[in-house]
Amino acid sequence: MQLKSLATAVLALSAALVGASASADTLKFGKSEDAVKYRQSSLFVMSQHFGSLGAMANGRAEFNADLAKQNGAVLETIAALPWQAFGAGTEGGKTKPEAWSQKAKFDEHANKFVAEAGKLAAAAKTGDLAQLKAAFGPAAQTCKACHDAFRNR
Ligand code: ASC
Repeated sequence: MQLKSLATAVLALSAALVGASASADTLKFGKSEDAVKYRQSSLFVMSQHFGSLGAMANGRAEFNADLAKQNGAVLETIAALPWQAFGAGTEGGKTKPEAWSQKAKFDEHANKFVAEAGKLAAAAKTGDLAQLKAAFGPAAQTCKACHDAFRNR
């Protein structure tokens, strides 16, 4: 009985971790341009949901707990997606070559962002503006750090 609930808990935890991993790898891209389009599109959609949370966190928009919760959930889901579209042979777009030549560092940035996006989504779920505010800055910092290192201006 206890062992069974432990096993269930472990399974649920692994599922949660897989869901939050930056290596969600559900696609093979036929063409390099498709990978570029995919990562730009998913990053764009993500930025819109992230921006909505930022507007509430920074007081540019009225806080709406329901909206924050929904945007957090979408953000967390999409946060796992772009990274699979930076595979070998897909160099280009706005990304510096260092994303491929320093792949371990790139992956570390992506993983940090995914972790912070998860924390931001969790904060949004609480319905507490103070928690949203506290989680937003560190998440935005992980966007910026990766852009500074790996995105062309
Ligand atoms: C956004 C967005 C980014 C990040 C970055 C955070 O909303 O589109 O690229 O936040 O500005 O520093």
